[in-house]
Amino acid sequence: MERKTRRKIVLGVVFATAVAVPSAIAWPSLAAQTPAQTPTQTPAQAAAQTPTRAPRTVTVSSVQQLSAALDVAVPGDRITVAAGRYASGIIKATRSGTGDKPITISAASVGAAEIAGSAQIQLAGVSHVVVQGFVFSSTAGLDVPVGATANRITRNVFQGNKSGAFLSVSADDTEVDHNMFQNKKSAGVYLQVNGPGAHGMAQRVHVHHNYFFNHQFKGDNGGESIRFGLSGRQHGDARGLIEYNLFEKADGDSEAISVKSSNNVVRYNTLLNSRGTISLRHGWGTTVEGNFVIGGRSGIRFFGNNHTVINNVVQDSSGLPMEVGGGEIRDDTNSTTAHEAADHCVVAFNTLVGTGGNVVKYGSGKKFPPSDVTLADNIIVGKGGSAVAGTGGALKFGGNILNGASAGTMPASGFTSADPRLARGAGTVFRLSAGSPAIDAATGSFPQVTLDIDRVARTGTKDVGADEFAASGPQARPLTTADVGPQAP
Ligand SMILES: [Ca+2]
Ligand SMILES: [Ca+2]
Repeated sequence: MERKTRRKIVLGVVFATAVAVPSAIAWPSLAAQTPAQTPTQTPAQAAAQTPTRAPRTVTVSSVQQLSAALDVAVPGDRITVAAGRYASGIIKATRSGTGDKPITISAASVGAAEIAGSAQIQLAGVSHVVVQGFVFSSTAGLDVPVGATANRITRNVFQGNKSGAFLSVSADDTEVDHNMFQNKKSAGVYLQVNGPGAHGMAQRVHVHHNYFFNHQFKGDNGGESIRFGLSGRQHGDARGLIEYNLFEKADGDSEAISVKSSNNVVRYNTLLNSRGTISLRHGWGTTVEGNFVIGGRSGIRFFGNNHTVINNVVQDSSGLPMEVGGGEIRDDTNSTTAHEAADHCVVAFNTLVGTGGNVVKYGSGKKFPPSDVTLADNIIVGKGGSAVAGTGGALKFGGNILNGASAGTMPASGFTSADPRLARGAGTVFRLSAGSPAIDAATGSFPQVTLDIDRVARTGTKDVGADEFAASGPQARPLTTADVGPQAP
């Protein structure tokens, strides 16, 4: 760094300190009411001593300066971290922003400042703090612990080969957006979401517009892009929202998105050329809607009860587009690691185009087959093989359009054989073309399906499959790198 720049930054910090002192003096009544600061004071007590002043922007160029600026931060402050590599020390956020005025810790520009080596940013107990624009390559990764609320992790790059997760979130209302996670070869996920205690889940975590790229861990298990929960947290209601993320070469595990908690929504994501699937591995009541899974090894698989899988397109995968899981147990009330049979689930209005073998498989060869699962109004296209393999209890079929494969175990009442006249549109996605027998052919009402893959209203009698033909409005396409990550709008 040039000497001139450094002097300016040091002066800036001195000036800031000089401002802080008279501000405190200007509030004698507050000082009189508040005991002298002790090392044991709570964050709330510390916040009560925050000097009252207008928000400021301050530039820092060392861990010490950054920590000092955080210690006197007020809502609306923006602390800019100069370009450089910060390889040791603990940076502790100690003060909270507000919903309108977060405290922002930002790299000078996206990717300009790297948290490396053993350095770490700690967010214990704070809320409305934004961490923006860094490269994280340190052995610590980044952790948003229980008790921190409504913080935002945005436009960062997570990389390197640390063991374990790059980013761990256990805090309610955390927003994780526009980050890039890339090039991991070691075991450990890109993003882990946990929660309080042994069984809880962080509430309303929102994961969107991130780019999960090139996870190349070669082990059997433990290289997911997102693991949303854990076996022991499977009955924790998380109400998470995972949307508009792009996964490419998510090859570190057979699951790219592994949901292990309950009541989440996974929608509008794109998985390209990934070994990993969208997997509901544990938990109940999750909705998987409007995702593109293109290429790679397989599509969507689910275990557990009460899931809704609608409006998805799975195509060009070498393996199985849809797996309805059987389990070693029927209903897992003890939160074990066992697979749980899928019960009371709906798989409707998906477009599933296989490249060989089976298209939909029930049961996974496990002791307890799935039960009360509805497979309806899907387009199921195979290339040889069976449309449906395996069995279960009280399975329901209706309104599917089948082409290119034998029915397999699907009863004749569950489908019509016809060429759905699919044609590749933007992003190679299979869509209906004029004259398709899928148009206005759905037989089920499915009130949960009001939109199509393009997120526009379905019209008249619904069309079979994910695409409502010629519906008004722009067509959705698979996400590209221009739509996600730190540089996206
Ligand atoms: Ca079950
Ligand atoms: Ca229609």
